[in-house]
Amino acid sequence: MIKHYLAVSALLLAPLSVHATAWTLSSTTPPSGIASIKAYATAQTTSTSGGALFQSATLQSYPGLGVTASNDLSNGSTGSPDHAIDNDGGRNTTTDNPIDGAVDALLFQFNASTSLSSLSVNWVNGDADLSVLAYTGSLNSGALPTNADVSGESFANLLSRGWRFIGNYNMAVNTPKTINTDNIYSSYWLVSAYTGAAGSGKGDAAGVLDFGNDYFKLSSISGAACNGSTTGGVCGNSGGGGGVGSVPEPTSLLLLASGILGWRVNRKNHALAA
Ligand SMILES: [Ca+2]
Ligand SMILES: [Ca+2]
Ligand SMILES: [Ca+2]
Ligand SMILES: [Ca+2]
Repeated sequence: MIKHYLAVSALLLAPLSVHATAWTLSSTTPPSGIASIKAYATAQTTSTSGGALFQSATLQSYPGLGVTASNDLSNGSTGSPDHAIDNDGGRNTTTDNPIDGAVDALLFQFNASTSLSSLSVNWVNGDADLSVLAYTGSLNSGALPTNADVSGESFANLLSRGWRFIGNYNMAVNTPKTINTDNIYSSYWLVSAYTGAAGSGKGDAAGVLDFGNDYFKLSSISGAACNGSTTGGVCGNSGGGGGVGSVPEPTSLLLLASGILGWRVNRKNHALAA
């Protein structure tokens, strides 16, 4: 009898485990579960008031993903460290048009709506601050609307058209960083070199974040897919699909299971005594 109720408890608990998937980014070909990875960089600009527009750039694998951009090329080198994901307009320049000029970024499209939970970099030059956005607006048949599809848009445009600031993070080489404590779900994620134009007040403290000196290669990401449907970044139950948002707390189920078990053991003891 006890074995039976332990088995029932195990069954109750089994669907609760949310399986995070880790993706190793060792090639410009996306790993299984990721539909596409595209590279962009905002234009190099002398403006310091924001509004620099994203242009297509070239995805590179070393392995660990880097970005070569036209503003890298125009400064004469795709060599280290500008071959990385960076927010420096050119090699050996020291002043790089803050707030948002020459910011390299990767746009990830996942097969399923995903809550990214961790990022790792396997190469850092000096500093490695990054910014993360997720798209939580409406999709057009699964695709980003044209005016939110990164190319030709600024950070300000994206943020006003369904993209949401997730956080700014100060990375260390080969040290996974926990991100997205708000547990936002999306099929589209933008990971860029740090810029205050992405947002502020989420992630690491402002004191460890600064612009223009960040160079890194993104080597792995992990996250969990939504089992139900995602609306506005929230994973909900699709009606029996077991959406993550609808799953009871493990502790309450444990209490319930142990309560049933306790009741059965108690009954059995009474029965034996009688
Ligand atoms: Ca670069
Ligand atoms: Ca650069
Ligand atoms: Ca930093
Ligand atoms: Ca920095």
